[in-house]
Amino acid sequence: MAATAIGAGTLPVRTASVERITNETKIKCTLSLDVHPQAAPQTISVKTGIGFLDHMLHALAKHGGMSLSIVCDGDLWIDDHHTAEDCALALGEAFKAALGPVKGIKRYGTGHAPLDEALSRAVIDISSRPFCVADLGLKREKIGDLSCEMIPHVFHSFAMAAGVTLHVDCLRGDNDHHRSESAFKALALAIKEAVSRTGLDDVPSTKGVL
Ligand SMILES: [Mn+2]
Repeated sequence: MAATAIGAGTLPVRTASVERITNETKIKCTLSLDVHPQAAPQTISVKTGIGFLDHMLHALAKHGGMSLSIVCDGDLWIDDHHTAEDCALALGEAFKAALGPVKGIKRYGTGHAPLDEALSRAVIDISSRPFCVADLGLKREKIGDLSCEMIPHVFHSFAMAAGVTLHVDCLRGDNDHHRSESAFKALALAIKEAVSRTGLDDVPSTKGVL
């Protein structure tokens, strides 16, 4: 955790940086779970090389109340698969590292987000039980340069790396851009709730450990 203090100076900003380098992608990701207008202003910079993925991750950070910097140099001459998957894995690793031990947070979060005619619901449990069900009902082959099949895969990869249980459903909507964006915004709201501090120092589990 960084030394930056929030508000009255009692709580550290939960932040982490990860570098993830393979033969397919080179990624640097810095994520902060806390923002504050003076002590830790929200900053977001997403450059994955895939415009629509940038748009989705930007929305996730913005509405999740997080600061995010992610730069990816990926093998886009092959396709979008490695870049989209690995950015989600890096984001999940950064999320887990920034959060640290699961103590003193709500743990569960639910978000509903509309975007015009589209409406999505996301439910997260910061459980250390990685699992993901994402039912987005996308019909197009691609949105911009992001394959629609990669969008649930992004949620899945994030959940595996972050160690969270995640259910994301698009409940209705006609426009695939709207359906996808509402899903990311719903996840943002769910994350914001789940990582929020309770003011206690306990582990939110009957098992006493997460
Ligand atoms: Mn949009």
